[in-house]
Amino acid sequence: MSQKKKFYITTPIYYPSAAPHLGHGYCTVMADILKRSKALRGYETFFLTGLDEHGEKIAKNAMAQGMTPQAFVDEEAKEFKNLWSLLKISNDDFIRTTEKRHVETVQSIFSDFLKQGDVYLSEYKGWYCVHEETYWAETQLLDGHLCPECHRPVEEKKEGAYFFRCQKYVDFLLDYYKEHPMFVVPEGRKTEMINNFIKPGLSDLCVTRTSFDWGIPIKEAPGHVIYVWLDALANYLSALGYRQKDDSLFQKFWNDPDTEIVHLIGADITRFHVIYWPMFLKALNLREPNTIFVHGLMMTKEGKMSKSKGNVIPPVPMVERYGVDAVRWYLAREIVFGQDGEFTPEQFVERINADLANSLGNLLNRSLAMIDKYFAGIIPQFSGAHNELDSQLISLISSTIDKYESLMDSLKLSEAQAIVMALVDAGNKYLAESAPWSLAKDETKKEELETCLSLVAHVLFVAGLLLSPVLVTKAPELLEQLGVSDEFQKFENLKQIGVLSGLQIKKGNPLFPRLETAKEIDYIKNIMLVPHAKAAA
Ligand code: ME8
Repeated sequence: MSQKKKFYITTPIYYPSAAPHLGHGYCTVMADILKRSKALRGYETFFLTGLDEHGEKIAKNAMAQGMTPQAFVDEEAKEFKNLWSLLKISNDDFIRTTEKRHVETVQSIFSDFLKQGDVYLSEYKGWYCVHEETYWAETQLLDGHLCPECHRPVEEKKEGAYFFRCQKYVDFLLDYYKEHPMFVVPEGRKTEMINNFIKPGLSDLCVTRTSFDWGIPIKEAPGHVIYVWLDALANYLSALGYRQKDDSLFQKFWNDPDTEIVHLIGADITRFHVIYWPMFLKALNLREPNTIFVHGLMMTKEGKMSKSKGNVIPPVPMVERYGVDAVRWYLAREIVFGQDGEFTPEQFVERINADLANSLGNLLNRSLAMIDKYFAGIIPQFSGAHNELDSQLISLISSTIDKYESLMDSLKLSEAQAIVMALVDAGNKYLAESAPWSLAKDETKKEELETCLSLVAHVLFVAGLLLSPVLVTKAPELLEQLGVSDEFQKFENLKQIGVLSGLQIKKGNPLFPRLETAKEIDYIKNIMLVPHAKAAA
């Protein structure tokens, strides 16, 4: 039996310090699309997301609400899980860093680092605000001496802390970058890290704290808790059972050099993933992921969408009004994967209308109506190309499938959707130019008519299947209307033009009703107003 190819994809584990917004949704939806696309093409997949539940900030937010940190994160975890279910996220696990399995893995990793001499005890020095109980970096201070949060004077303070010996791994890291050009994508992010952090001289990383206790305690040093980033990054291993009794997932999805491992992250956390994480893995004598993909940030015209800025797009009302497919389509198609993207209500409505209601919806409705009318709802025979238009469309179908695969595999996610939509557009153009309504009037053109409608049915089949990782509810409906049963929905069938002949279509309601532009723009502008942001902050 041939072994299936394996794919492990992760999102960052988010801080449950407040309700999730569309920025968190963005990363998780992209990971979901990549997973589903690999699964469609026969890979065995594992998709992980979760929550980063420790740290001072969480403890403070909990206190402000009169809750214990654990009760607070338990509540927030429900919000994240609800959003993932609404967005039809198909994650295989949801790791929370307060879980026993994670805590034990992290403690065991720390113990080994200590034994190996990768961490050592020293002193952490910084600018401390007694009122906020927080250390600030010099660059964060207001006027060079005030706490950026409460504006009180800060004082220089020291505490005993353990440090990870970064210098030991710098040469390894630079060599690794050189030998693995796909390790950090887009490449510019790696250059930034080298120029801004590595070249100026990388300091050792503080990995424990004694100034707060909401973290994983260290067995060897009571009073110390592990600083959030070592704790957080280890989630990618602990969720797979690393250093646990049953580590079969770890063996399969991490320890096998043939497994393709991709971490999706936002630009804000590049340094931790691109510099420290590879060092931790090297210190553990484990393989590196294949790719750390740094996606862009979702912005609004006020700048980066963030809880603190209050310019968040609340995902729930968007999904409730437009459906999960429209929201997922917008995110996947409109925002170029790897670049920042600005959300505007105008572009949202335009994108949905142009692609889904007009291009895809029209091709489906017109094709099914004609198959119904001329062939009593049975997809006709394909008897090969009869003219140049047929030949062009046939070769476009085949090249679209190949390009889709290579674009998705090189994480060019938005381009992959664009080329499928270009095939749909070509299908509409082909219908207009082939004029099946004229062919139907001429008995001698029966074969041409059959080929024409069988080809557009095939375009819909290809589009339905290739878009199914994004359009998770509407693509299956499209395929159902086309009469393509579940067992038939196989990637291998896509190149076999004519394979649908004889299927009975099942015309249904239009899949994507056209949005009334002015009305919907107003609606979205309203939900973008501050009250939601306040609720989330
Ligand atoms: O940094 N646009 O958690 P976090 C796009 N716990 N993506 C956005 C976004 C926006 N406006 N805002 C947030 C943490 N994100 C750590 C991670 S991982 C071991 C630990 C996404 O809740 C983006 O992927 O601040 C970003 O990197 C992540 O949320 C940060 O989430």
